[in-house]
Amino acid sequence: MAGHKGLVGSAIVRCLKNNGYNNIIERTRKELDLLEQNATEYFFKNEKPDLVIIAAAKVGGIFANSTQPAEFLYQNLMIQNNIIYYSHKYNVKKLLFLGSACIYPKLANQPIVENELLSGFLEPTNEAYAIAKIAGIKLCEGYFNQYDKNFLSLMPNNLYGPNDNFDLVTSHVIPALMNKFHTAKQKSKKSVTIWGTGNPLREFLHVDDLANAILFVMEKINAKEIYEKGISHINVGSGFEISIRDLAIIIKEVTGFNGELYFDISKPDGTPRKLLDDTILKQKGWHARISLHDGLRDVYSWFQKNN
Ligand code: GFB
Repeated sequence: MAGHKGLVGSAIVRCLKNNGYNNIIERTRKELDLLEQNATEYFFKNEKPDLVIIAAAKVGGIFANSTQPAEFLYQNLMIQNNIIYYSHKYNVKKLLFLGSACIYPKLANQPIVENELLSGFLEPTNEAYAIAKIAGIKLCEGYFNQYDKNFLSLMPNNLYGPNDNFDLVTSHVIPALMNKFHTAKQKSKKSVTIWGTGNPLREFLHVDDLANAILFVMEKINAKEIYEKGISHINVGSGFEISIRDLAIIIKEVTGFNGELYFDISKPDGTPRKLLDDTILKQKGWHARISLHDGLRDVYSWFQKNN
């Protein structure tokens, strides 16, 4: 379990422990710097894990991605290359690599099927992160084709949940707006600024749903049946998209803020839509369960207790 303290990693640990998996090896970034090749090899040589889930990554919202392309490309390539290579060298039985829906072209056909990958230009604001994640997908596929390794990739959409990053500059839209509305209510402010036009559509997935999808794939799906379909990964979506404007209105209600919404169109909208086609997992019997309304209320009560 690489990245067990973060938004995704902490949800996976919760889910695994709730399902009887207690032999989870966890390391903080201080204990194991996955950017360091020697430290990563030392870990694999001594721990010899059976299963690896890569939830460690350099992540962030549209502003962080568009202002730190070198960091997003370098750090994500280093982390995933180290983990995937040493998982191969030390014969890890199964590896799940987590990417993101931003791997798809900006104007991909919607809903986006897995074969849309590399069919067009990427969204500029997150091209670096997308290229790193595409490289990770291809590395897993390469180890399957060349060495028959059970390494496969999952592509979730925009995630939210407890233990998220709520920083107003580097975070994703849900934690950012939750923090903005909460603070505006506390300080009796008259308005909250939303980046962009509010028109883009996004599909959100609660991290507990993602963690259940990861457990489902871990227990029921192997690399061979995915690559045999001629695809290199599996989409994980909630099947429900919403405009940023409508999302802001829901978060305004959840936080109890009564002021105005101001849209700052000097900020980027990013990709107009990225609704995933989740047929593959649905056909196998998995679907998301947490509604956006329930999920947002769940995160806001966590936020109030922890910030
Ligand atoms: O969540 P977000 O930062 O990432 O932005 P992306 C989603 C939409 O919300 C964009 C708008 O249109 C933003 O302009 N937005 C409105 C805001 N107000 C805010 C705000 O206060 N903060 C933020 N952050 N957004 C990311 C990729 O794209 O999607 C990542 O950059 C990753 O690499 C992630 O793939 C899943 O959905 O645009």
